[in-house]
Amino acid sequence: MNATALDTSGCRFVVLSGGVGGAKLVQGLSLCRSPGELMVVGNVGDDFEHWGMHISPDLDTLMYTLAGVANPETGWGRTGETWRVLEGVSALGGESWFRLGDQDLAVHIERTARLKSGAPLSTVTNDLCRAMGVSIPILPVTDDRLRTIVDTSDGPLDFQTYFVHQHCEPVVTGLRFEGASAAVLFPSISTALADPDLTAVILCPSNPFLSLDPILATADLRCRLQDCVAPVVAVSPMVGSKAFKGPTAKIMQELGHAPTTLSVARYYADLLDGYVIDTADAEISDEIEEFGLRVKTAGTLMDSLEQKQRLAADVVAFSETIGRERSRSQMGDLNV
Ligand code: FO1
Repeated sequence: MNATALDTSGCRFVVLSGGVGGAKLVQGLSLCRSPGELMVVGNVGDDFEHWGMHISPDLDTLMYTLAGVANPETGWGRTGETWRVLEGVSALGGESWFRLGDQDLAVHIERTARLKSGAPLSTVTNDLCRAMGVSIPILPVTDDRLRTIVDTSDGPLDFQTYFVHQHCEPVVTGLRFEGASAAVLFPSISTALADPDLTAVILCPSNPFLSLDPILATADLRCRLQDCVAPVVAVSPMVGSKAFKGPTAKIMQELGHAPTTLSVARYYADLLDGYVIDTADAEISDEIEEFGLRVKTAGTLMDSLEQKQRLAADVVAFSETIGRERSRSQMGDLNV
């Protein structure tokens, strides 16, 4: 995508998102900030080739959620879906473990055709979003190949085979993000992170290991976040030790982390300025502050639109407070 195709110059919030939980907070942010203020950076480590097509699940979950057509039960795929093609493929003995609906297929067919014609994933994603009426910029963290490989006791698995085909049952011994170090960070992201007018970077309540780490592993993104003048704020993906969605707790234990909000805060402490936890976890605020983080308690369950919008507003207000305090202390230094 050339810069003119998508003007991200007014970006005030860079939002890192993967999976269903991330898309919920992005939806909340879309209800309390203008599209031009947001830049959503989507995980592409879940991408894979299936039925001869390039599938980008986390980009599609963001697009469908913001277009208001996401399946509300699953969070992925489209609402009101039909499954005639899947039934047909299955009847022919083809693979049907990864459920592709008829309307969802249109996106995979168009994306695959555009990629084959040489268009970068960012341009294709931008065009698909425009066609679906989504005006908030959704950017793949990179246009290069990035794949999450799940090392398990049964050997390495690509992400979707582990997550969907094997139902997250194999014991995880490690995660690798193939292509991450060679990949080029999408340029608009680097530009936004270096912008002195950036208000904040927000890490959505996505699975830290499966959905955010592939993004953070890309190129020099981690360093750019650590050098970023704007505060970096994350939202806990779980309350206490109960992950909202997916296998977060199981994977954390298998990777040697206690499956708790405190453990996720410790895991991200070197990157963050602030951490938003659920009000039910208020009693661990002090422990998290000992990692050098500011802590905000809020309602982090996001079932209704109102809950999504309220959490998003709380996260934005929290990040603006940290930003103001930081600039005041810097002014203080100058006035010495
Ligand atoms: N997740 C499943 O658990 N089962 C599926 O059959 C499935 C199909 C699917 C089709 C399109 C798509 O965009 C996402 C889909 N997902 C499915 C979710 C996918 O595995 C995502 O990667 C997860 O949501 C984690 O990000």
